[in-house]
Amino acid sequence: MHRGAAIVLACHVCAGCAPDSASDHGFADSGSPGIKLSVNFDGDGFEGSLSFCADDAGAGTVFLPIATDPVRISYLAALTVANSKVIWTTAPGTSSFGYPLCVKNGSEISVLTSGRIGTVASYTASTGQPRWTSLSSDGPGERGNTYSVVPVYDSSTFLVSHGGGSADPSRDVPGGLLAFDELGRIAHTWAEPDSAEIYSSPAAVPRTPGYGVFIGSGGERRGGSLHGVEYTRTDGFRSYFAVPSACSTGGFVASPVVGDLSGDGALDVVGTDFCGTVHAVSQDGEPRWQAKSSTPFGTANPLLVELSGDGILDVVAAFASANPSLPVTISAPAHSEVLALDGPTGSILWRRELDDWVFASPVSADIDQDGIEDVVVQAASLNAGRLLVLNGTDGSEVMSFPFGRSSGTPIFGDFDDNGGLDLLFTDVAADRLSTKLFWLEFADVPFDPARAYSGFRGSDHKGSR
Ligand SMILES: [Ca+2]
Ligand SMILES: [Ca+2]
Ligand SMILES: [Ca+2]
Repeated sequence: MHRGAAIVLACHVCAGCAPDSASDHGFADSGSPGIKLSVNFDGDGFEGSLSFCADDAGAGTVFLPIATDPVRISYLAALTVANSKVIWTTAPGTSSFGYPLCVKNGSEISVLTSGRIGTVASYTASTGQPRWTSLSSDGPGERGNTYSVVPVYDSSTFLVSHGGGSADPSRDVPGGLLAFDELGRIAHTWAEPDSAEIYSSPAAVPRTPGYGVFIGSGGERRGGSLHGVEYTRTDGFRSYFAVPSACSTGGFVASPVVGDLSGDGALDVVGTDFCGTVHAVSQDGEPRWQAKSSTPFGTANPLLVELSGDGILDVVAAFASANPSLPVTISAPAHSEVLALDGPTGSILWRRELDDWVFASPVSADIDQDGIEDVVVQAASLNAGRLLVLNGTDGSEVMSFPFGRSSGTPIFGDFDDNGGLDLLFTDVAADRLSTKLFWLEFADVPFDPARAYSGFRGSDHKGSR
C-alpha cells in the first residue's frame, strides 16, 4: 500500500559503527515505508524519549537521551536529522532522562534535560554549550530521578517531578514537584503527601487561578495516587485531589494525560496504574470511569485519540506482563494488552493482545488513510523489538517493522520538509550497550503541520516517564 518509497540507509558515528545496508535490516524493498536513516549511539536509550526542535527555517534538531547505567556515563545527543549528523553530545555524567524540552527565547533556542541524579540542565541547542545546571543534589538519591520538564506561564516557569531512583536499589526516594525559572532557580516545591516515590512526569493545563498539575505517584512495588495539584506563580503548589491506585503493590508509573472525554468542553485526566487499571477523572477529581486490563504493568502513558467516529476523544492504554526495571518480572513470558476505550464511558472499543511487552507510549496518525487514526506501538521482547501499526477501528495489524525495542516514545513530524509523514523511533540492543535511531517515512501519508501527533494537552513531553 505504500509503494515506491526509496530506502536510504546511512550510518553515523559512534564507535564500532559499520555502514548499514537495507539487507542487514531485513526490510523488503517494496511494500513498506522507506527507512531513510539509521544512526547508532553507544549506550542505553531504552528509557529516553525523543524530542524534535524545529528552527525558524523548518529544519531542526533531534534530541535523544541516553540513560546508560552506570549513570555517570549517561548523556544527551543532538543531531540534525535532515543530514543525519550528530552535532553534539554532552559530557559523560551529564545524565539524561525523560523528554528533552526545547525552549525558544527570541532567537535563542535551548534544551532543558533532566538527569537521574536530581538535576536539570540547560544547553544551547545549536552548540551543546552548557548554560546552567540546577537542582543539583548533594549526592545520588537525594531527589532521586528527575523526569520530563513541563513549561507554564509562557515558559517563564518550569515544573519537574522527581523521586524514585536511588543509588541504593532497596530504597525509593519520596517524590515531589519543583517549580523553577529560566535560570534554574527553584521557586516552589511540593512533597508527595504520603512520601510515595514518583516515576511519572506532570501534565499541566491552565486552570483558574493558575494551572492544574496532574502527577502520578507510587511505583513498581507499592501503591500511590493520581494527584491534582494547583500551581500558581504567587502561591506555589496546593494539593486538591488524590485518586488511589487499584492495588497496594503498584502505583502510577506512567504519566497522566489530559483531554475532554465527555464532549462538554471541560478537561478530564487519565492515568494508568501498575494494577492493570485505567482511571478517568474530571480535572476536579470527580470519578468518570475505570477500565480493567488482565495485564498489570502500565509504563506507557495513555493516548487520547478519537477512534469511534463520535468526535469525542477515546483512550488507548497499554499494559505489559513485566516491569522493565524488575528482573524477576522480565523473566516471565512476554505479553501485553492494548485497550481502546470509549472516552465518555470507558467501554472497550477493541482489545489487542501481543506476545511482546509494550512499555512505550502509543502515538497515532492515519497511516492507512481511511479517515480514522491508527495506533503505533513499540513492542519489546528480551532480544528483539518491533514497531506495529494497529488499525484504529479494530486493532488489527496494518503493518510492522522488525525494530522498536524501547520504552521511549516515538515522534511524528516531517523532518525533511517534503510533505510526507516521518516517524523517528529507537531500537535498543538486547545487551543495552547500543541504541539505533530509525527514521521512517510514510511517503503516501501527508504531514499535517496544524495538528499534534502525540498525546493531547498535558504530558506533551510524550515521555514514558
Ligand atoms: Ca470517540
Ligand atoms: Ca486509519
Ligand atoms: Ca518527510
